[in-house]
Formats: sequence, C-alpha cells, structure tokens
Amino acid sequence: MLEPVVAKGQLTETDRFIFESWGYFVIPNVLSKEEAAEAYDVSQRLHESRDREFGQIGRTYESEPALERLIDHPDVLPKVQGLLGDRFVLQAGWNTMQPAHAGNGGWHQDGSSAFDFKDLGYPVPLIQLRVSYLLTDQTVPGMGNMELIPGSHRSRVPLPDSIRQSKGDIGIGHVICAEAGSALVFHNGVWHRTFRHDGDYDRFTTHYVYSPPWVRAADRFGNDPEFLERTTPLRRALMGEFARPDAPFGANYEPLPI
Ligand SMILES: O=C(O)CCC(=O)C(=O)O
Repeated sequence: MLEPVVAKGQLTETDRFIFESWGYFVIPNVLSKEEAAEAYDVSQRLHESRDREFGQIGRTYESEPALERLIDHPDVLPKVQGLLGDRFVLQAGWNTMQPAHAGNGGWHQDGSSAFDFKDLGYPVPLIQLRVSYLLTDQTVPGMGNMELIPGSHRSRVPLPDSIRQSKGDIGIGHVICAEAGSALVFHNGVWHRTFRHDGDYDRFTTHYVYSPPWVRAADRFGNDPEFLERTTPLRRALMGEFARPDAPFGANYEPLPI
C-alpha cells in the first residue's frame, strides 16, 4: 500500500517532497492511547450540549487542557514550522463529531467562501495548514476516516459537480487508515471529505489550522483574555498576540519563541 507516513519531529527533505507531491502526510503515534482517550472523553463532554449530529465546536483549546496541549505538540509543530516558516498563527481549532453510523460527508477544499483561495492564483497557495488528531482508531475504511485525493491541491480543475452533488466515490480517493493518536497534516487545497462511519460510537477528530500571521482567525473574533493570561508565551504568540514593532504587518516581528 502507498502510504504517506512520516516520522515525528523536524520536517525532512523527504517529508517536504511527500507534502508537495500528495498535499498531506500522516504522523503515527503522536498521542498515546491514553492521551487520545482523554481527548476523546473531553470531546464527548463538549458535544453533549448539541444535537447528536455531525458538527464542529471551535476554540475548545481555551477551556480544555487536553486540547490546549495539542496547539504546539512537540512532535508536530516542527513540521508546521518546516512548512510555514518561523512566523505563523493558529487560525482556528475545530473539534468535530461524526455520529455513529453516519454516511460520507461532502467533498470540499478548505478555505473561505467569502474569498475563495483559488482566486489568489495557481497553484492554490498554502494558507491553512491543517493538523487533524485522530481520537479514534481508523485502521480500516468505514471508521469515520478522512478521505483525501492525493495531489488534488495542484489540480487546475475542480472536482466535478456530479461527484460532489452525489457525494460519490472517485477511484483516486485515499481513505486514511491510521490508529487513534495519529496526526494528519494537510494543505487547504487538497479535496477531502469525511468518510462513512459504521461504528456504534460517535467519532471525534480535533483539528488545528495554522496560517500566515496576516490571516484572520476563523474560530474567534478575539482571544479570551483569561486564556491568554494563563497559557504559555509560545501559545500566546500562536494566538496572534505577538508584539509588532510598528504598523500592523508593516515590518518584521520576532519569530515564534519555539
Ligand atoms: O470529519 C472531520 O472531522 C472533518 C471534516 C472536514 O473535512 C472539515 O472540517 O473540513
């Protein structure tokens, strides 16, 4: 089986080649089974107040230490730094629930319907680098896996409407099979969807989106002052709370304190 699996830590030249070619890679064993189970329990509690249907809750890292830790996970952040450079922010964090026995989600690219990233130029630039932590085992298809189309961030043409409208399959769809605790890292331009979930339990995956520092946050209008007060200098900087020496984005500012 072809699998874009890479090791934890620094982005190697091979990791970069895989990312450039496929638009994503998977890092196994980032969270221990216990850490993944703890994050699962937290996610379950957070989603209890919603209807039991597919949905996402933003900025859960502010209130939940088990999810806050993932903002700058030491096995993963070096990959983000390798791909985005020394100055980037956490543009959003979403915790997603897919209920038991749910079907496929819709195919899409990440971005903004207010201003489509593809209108910025070709190839679609890397504006949102997503890290998705799998909190359940997704070792075979049909476990609420993510499905991605390798290399589709470089496609000049969109996924055909016929496939999108019917939520149909495509022969080059790659259903990511990985254990709980793995992290999937992917480019906003890659066409993807949530694959069906045949299990009797709800599936939770928690997502962190990193962007250049001039991109506006998508999960919040402002940061929670109490969270900023008690979190670490690195996480504060990742929340966009860095000091700018003069006009906003007019000049350089200190790199992240990594
Ligand atoms: O299934 C998920 O957790 C993520 C769904 C998705 O593709 C998205 O949020 O863009």
